[in-house]
Amino acid sequence: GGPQPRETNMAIERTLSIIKPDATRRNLTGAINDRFEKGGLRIVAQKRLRLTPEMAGQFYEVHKERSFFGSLCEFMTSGPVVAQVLEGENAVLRNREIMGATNPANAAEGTIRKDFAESIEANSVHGSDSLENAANEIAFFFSEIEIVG
Ligand code: IDP
Repeated sequence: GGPQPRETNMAIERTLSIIKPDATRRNLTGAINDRFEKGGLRIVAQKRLRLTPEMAGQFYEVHKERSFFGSLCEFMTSGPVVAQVLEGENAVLRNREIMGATNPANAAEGTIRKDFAESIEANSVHGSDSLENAANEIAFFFSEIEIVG
């Protein structure tokens, strides 16, 4: 009986984040990383790269039937992105909270998308939406030795 040690209830997760081209273009990488770190997440891997059309299409394959798919892939290849692995307690959900709603018009005060996003498409950040997708998306960009917790 008695209270469990605190560690028992902590789920340390990793999630995949992408700082999108609208944000790198406006030199917001540091400002966005500050939100993650102040929000309790640790950046345990990070690389700046330019997505090829093939990579963008593969990454957003789940949306390929959506009307915005072509435009989204064009946007995601329009400039550099910063792919990163964020680690922390409930990192998948925590990152979604820090990011805010997909459409900045619906994003809560103090979120990245409320403060930085230009539009529903150019919304500054991507974050995995489940632990299972996080594992796949992390593997899309990083090998194990590139992730240093
Ligand atoms: P999420 O990034 O908040 O998880 P998703 O619905 O998975 O949102 O959409 C993926 C990305 O596709 C969004 O972040 C945004 O860049 C883009 N997107 C979503 N809905 C629209 C839309 O209605 N028009 C244009 N782009 C969209």
